[in-house]
Amino acid sequence: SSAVPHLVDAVYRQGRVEEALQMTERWPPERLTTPEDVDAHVGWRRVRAKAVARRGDLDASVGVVVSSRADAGGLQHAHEAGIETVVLSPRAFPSREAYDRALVVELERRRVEVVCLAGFMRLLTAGFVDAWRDRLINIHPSLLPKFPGLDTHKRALEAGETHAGCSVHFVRTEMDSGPLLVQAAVPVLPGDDEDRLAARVLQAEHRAYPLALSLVAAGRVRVAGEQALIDGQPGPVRLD
Ligand code: NHR
Repeated sequence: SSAVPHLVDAVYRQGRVEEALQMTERWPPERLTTPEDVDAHVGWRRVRAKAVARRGDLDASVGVVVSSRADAGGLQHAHEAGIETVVLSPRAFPSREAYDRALVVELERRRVEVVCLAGFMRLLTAGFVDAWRDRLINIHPSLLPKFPGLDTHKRALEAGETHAGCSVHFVRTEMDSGPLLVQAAVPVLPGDDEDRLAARVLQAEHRAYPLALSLVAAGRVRVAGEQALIDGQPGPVRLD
């Protein structure tokens, strides 16, 4: 299977971008079992990232994945994809400000332009949030401004909502606030419990986050009066 990325790369190099993307969609195998598989996976990811970027879906690459916990699953995924990882343990720093300063150093050292929070569970200081104003995005599993904070699905169910969903937004100091970029709604169905609803919302998250990042990376988003303007139109973009 490790020949596959080379084959895809050859096709890509001939300028057959769509064909290369279709090939990568049929690969890799579901489970990576050998070191060769992992290498191949990394190669495949690189080709795919290049092809997608060239087609114009997302003009960005991942510079670094940072976690506050060494056991975060995302670190393993990043490593397998050939992406640099950094673990910053809160215990190693005397204050939140010091922690966030170290975070800024790690990001700037790699010329990072946009920061995407995904399950990052530490509140960021005003210093950090202001330094990354309109370049720091987060996804929250509710249709904000409804149900900010924890237990969003539980509260949506208790409120008898007919729809749930997720919101991608620029981060402000106050939790789960900030200009909305993209919202994706899903129905609440009979018999839903927290887990079933969360699984459905997660599907929506996988559509909303890449779209929001691609809009920001393409320079299509401005903020005016704390509202996001996407191609000049008031946000958020709605996916349903
Ligand atoms: N930082 C700021 N300033 N503003 C936001 O809106 C932020 C933020 C940092 C992270 C993500 C958000 C989430 O994904 C996020 C939004 C953690 C907390 C929190 O209270 C709140 C929101 C989010 C993440 N963290 C506690 C803290 O003291 C610790 C909670 C815990 O460890 O379980 O940092 O949900």
